[in-house]
Amino acid sequence: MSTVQGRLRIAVQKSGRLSERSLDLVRDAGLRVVKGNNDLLYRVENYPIDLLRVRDDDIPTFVADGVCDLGIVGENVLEEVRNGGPTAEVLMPLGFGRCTLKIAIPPTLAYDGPASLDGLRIATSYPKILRRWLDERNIAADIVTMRGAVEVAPRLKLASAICDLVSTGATLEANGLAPKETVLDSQAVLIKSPVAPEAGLQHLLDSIIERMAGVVSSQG
Ligand code: PRT
Ligand code: ZN
Repeated sequence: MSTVQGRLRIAVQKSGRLSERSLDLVRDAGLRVVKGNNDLLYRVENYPIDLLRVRDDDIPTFVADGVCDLGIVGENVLEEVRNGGPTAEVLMPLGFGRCTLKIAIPPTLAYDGPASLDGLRIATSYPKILRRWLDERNIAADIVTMRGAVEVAPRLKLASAICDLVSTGATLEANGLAPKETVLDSQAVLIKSPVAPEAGLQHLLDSIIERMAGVVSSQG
């Protein structure tokens, strides 16, 4: 059962780069969001819908498991947490949260294409995505997983190269790193649970999705 007491649930990032735009989308789709008495849950006052506010990393699993009916998350996170189990369905790209997962290196490292990474250590917060990219190219590199501050790894000699999200490129530049390869282009997407909602809520779910699609397409 994907709902509690006959309400739909939408998973959104609680606080971070996607939070504001996610709330905007929900509001623009006609949902009047009010803060509940706890931080985890916002209520929608004009429909039986709650927003579950969580870390972005938890969103794909909550939606895949049917804990939430819909979710808004970056493709980078969706790809990284993908496992063998049931997965959320991507309904549409949302046009915000754009970034690129890139491999970057210090200028001292000789680089002549992906094969130059062979035998190196690469620091990243996206070990699964990076491993797949390396495997597809038959590159045997070691991956050092870091939760954050990946850009300092070369300076600390933790790794020779990094694989990190880039938007403006300012972080790479500030750390003297040059982007070399694009591993993944990403933006926020709307995802839907493979678990159907209660029969009485299917129509509402469909209409919310339709309205969100209308908002996104009107933004061109
Ligand atoms: O707490 P929680 O786990 O929910 O948040 P988080 O810290 O994991 O994620 P958050 O809020 O930083 O980012 C949420 C999502 O925004 C990411 O998963 C991406 O889909 C998207 N996004 C878009 C970005 C960026 N742009 C981005 N620039 N996420 C991170 N960055 C970081 C990057 O890691 C690097 O440190 O920004 C830095 C680079 O930015 P530039 O502008 O200097 O290139
Ligand atoms: Zn996160």
